[in-house]
Amino acid sequence: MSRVVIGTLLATFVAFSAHAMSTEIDTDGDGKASLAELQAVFPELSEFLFLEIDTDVDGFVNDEEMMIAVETEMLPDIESGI
Ligand SMILES: [Ca+2]
Ligand SMILES: [Ca+2]
Repeated sequence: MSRVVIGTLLATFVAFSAHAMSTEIDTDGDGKASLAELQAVFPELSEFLFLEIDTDVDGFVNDEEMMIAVETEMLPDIESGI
């Protein structure tokens, strides 16, 4: 996927969803989701999928990575039904 497409996707999502990382997921409040935090919400999430979502490979899923993961249906949008 090109940088332009990713930028467009991000702009769309920022407009849609101004909130920061869900406190449902980010239980320690550091603004990003670890594998353990994600697995607490999505028990079937594999480490392999986590690595797919963590595109900058810093070991955590940030807001942008989370939005992309939801958009690409790697993760369900847990907030849409609340
Ligand atoms: Ca966290
Ligand atoms: Ca990351």
